[in-house]
Amino acid sequence: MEPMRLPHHVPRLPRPPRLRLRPWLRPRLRLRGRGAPAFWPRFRGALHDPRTATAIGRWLGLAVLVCFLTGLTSHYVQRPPDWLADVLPSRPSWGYRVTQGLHVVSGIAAIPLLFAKLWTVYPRLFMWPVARSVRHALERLSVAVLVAVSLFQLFTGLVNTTEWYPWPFSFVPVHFAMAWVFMGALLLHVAVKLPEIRDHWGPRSPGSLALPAEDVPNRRSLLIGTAAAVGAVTVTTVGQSVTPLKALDLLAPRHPDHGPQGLPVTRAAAAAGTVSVPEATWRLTVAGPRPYELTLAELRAMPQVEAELPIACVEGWSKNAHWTGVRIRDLLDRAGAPPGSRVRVVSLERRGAYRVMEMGASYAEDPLTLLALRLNGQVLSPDHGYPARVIAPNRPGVWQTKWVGRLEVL
Ligand SMILES: Nc1nc2c(c(=O)[nH]1)N[C@H]1C(S)=C(S)[C@@H](COP(=O)(O)O)O[C@H]1N2
Ligand SMILES: [Mo]
Repeated sequence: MEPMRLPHHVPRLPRPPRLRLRPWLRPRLRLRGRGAPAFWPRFRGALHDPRTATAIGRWLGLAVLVCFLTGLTSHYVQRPPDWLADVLPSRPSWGYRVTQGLHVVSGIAAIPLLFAKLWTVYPRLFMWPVARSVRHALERLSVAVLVAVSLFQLFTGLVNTTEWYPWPFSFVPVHFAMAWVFMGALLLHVAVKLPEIRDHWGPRSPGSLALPAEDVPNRRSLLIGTAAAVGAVTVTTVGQSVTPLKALDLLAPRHPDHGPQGLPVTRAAAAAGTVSVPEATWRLTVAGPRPYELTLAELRAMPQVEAELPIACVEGWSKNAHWTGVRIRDLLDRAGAPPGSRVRVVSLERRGAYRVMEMGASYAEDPLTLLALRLNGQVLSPDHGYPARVIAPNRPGVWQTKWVGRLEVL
């Protein structure tokens, strides 16, 4: 603008202070510094700004935090260290159902959120110069790790819910280890970006002033679209564990009603080689200070207890069922187990990661922990563990051992 010519007699007004914006508050990010080659991409589109990244990052952060904490819970409930094994609570009976349901729900919700976030920030991949300093290079490297691990965790987790394992490593230890790498990279990322996050967090934070007005409705549309995508994937999968919504369960690998005796099956009797267990020769062997054996008829003659307990599969489906059977506690007492004993349960299945299970004292002593013989009013079907299977409150599905042949007091 042309400087205004002021008449001599008018005193010069003091200049208003210039608003100095921090670099990330400038409305359009300059990612392409001087000296970039002509072929280097340039971005003029809106919504690749820190404010949009912060808005989506908030939701993504919440989803991955829930996913991380429920994942840790699941891991330590499945493989507790020795000091934890006897004190893990066996109540509430639906506890694991809720935490594992949340793990899968938050993981699935994080997928559209992660893609929206990556779309918002991808122009930064083409920043020029590629690195301004060693510090900047390390910062970019940490983002590369974060993006790679996020994609890895969400992909392996999603594929695991379908029981498809297209990789040469074992899922559980790798998914668990990568969760820590992810958390480390995420904390570093949040620490580095903290000033930007602060400037763009609230509706009246400084970042909102720097926003070109025409971007506001665009951003709103992007956020609504992302929310709709999250809602759609959630509503079409959550019915696998939230049974009132089961009618909407269109994309989940399991439907709560599909399976023998009204309950899904993860590992079928055919896969375990236990399709026909002969009643005449089957025995329950109980090893302990006073070992003994029981026939199925003897087991059926013992006091029967009924319980309403869920199977909560780690793969994400869960459902309540009505179980009838003998208290594990009664079976252990009869073997002369001292109070506070753990129990090892061995399945008739010849091979399989879940053939042998150990249960801490809190579960073994819970009056709802049963060696179940009946499910929903019928003798257990082969797929549900005929002739006898474990059902315990607040336990992951993988440890609800089917086709039980032997109990050992530890
Ligand atoms: N012996 C044995 N028991 C097992 C399994 C197994 O592979 N082997 N799978 C478990 C898993 S992963 C789940 S989710 C539950 C499912 O029980 P259901 O098939 O009766 O619904 O059984 C568990 N019991
Ligand atoms: Mo499972």
